[in-house]
Amino acid sequence: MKKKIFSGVQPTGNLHLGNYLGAIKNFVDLNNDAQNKCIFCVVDLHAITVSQNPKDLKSNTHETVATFIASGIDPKKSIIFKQSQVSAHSETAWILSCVARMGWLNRMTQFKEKAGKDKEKASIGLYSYPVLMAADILLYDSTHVPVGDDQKQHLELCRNIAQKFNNDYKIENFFIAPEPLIKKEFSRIMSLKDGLKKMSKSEVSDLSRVNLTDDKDQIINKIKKAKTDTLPLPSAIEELEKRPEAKNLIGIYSSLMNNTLQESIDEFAGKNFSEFKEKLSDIVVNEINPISSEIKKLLDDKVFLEKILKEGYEKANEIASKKIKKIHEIVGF
Ligand code: AQP
Repeated sequence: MKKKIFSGVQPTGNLHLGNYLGAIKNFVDLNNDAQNKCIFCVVDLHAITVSQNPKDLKSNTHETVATFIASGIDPKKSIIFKQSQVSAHSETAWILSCVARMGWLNRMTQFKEKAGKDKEKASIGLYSYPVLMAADILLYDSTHVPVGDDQKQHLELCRNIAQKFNNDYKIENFFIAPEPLIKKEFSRIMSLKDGLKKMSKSEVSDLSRVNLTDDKDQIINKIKKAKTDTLPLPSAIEELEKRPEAKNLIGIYSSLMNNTLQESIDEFAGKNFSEFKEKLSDIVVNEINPISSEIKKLLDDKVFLEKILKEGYEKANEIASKKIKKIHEIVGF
């Protein structure tokens, strides 16, 4: 069966190795399989759920498109577009927010993490973010959604919303409940400074992440300074559970080498971190350097990037307009 793939990335700057290994690298593999129809969205409506500088949002949108293409997504094979251009996303999100239940949203851990202690001051958009995400996915009858592990709960909510809409309006299989595509291993890359915290764009310390725009020296420096413990590298997987920083670095290595954790452990068991970090730097540089050079080149050609977005908009809008028309009929508008 042909898979219909949909996923999005927020244009909030600092795209990093976690975004790449957890999501974008998978996008590329899916894009390369002729069986799949892929749609990759720059989700700028999601980005404004926290305050954004309008100028930065625009340049980060270009950077996200450039990152997709530099990583290997072919705009001739996949649709790349900007969420805010296709108005059906906002409209469907509203309709679905009348289907989704408060109790469901109250359980979302990402809101709790992002809103922090002062929930009263968080935007309503940040709270209802997963409903917009459901709209994004359901508008395109997506069958599979490649995301990092942190988005698993939002996808489950999307499936619940799809089923409730179909039940409420007594229309079987109108919305397709999508399957998550989450890698079994290495689907959550952690901060280089704290093995218990997700690598994140908004983390203040730039040393906590490898950005996809970092050059060779920056990457080497960040890996050199990455937090470790004082023991040699472990010789058994079970040891990793108590050593989050070692687990993260070995995970990154394994993911880039397409190794299992066991294979990487066998390679480095008993060695010290400085030797391992040298090897790790080499492979991160090998993977990221060509991408960062290509991003820089593409960013010099804004006309090309705008052309990709315009073509993507036309294709996405055609699909989404048909679906929203049917939604109107079902709802009784
Ligand atoms: N650390 C991570 N490990 C694995 N996957 C990750 N993703 C994000 N961080 C990691 C995956 O990347 C995709 C795009 O993410 P996003 O841009 O939509 O937003 P996010 O998940 O909120 O990313 P950040 O870096 O954590 O941003 P901030 O700091 O703003 O919250 C998603 O598929 C995500 O799972």
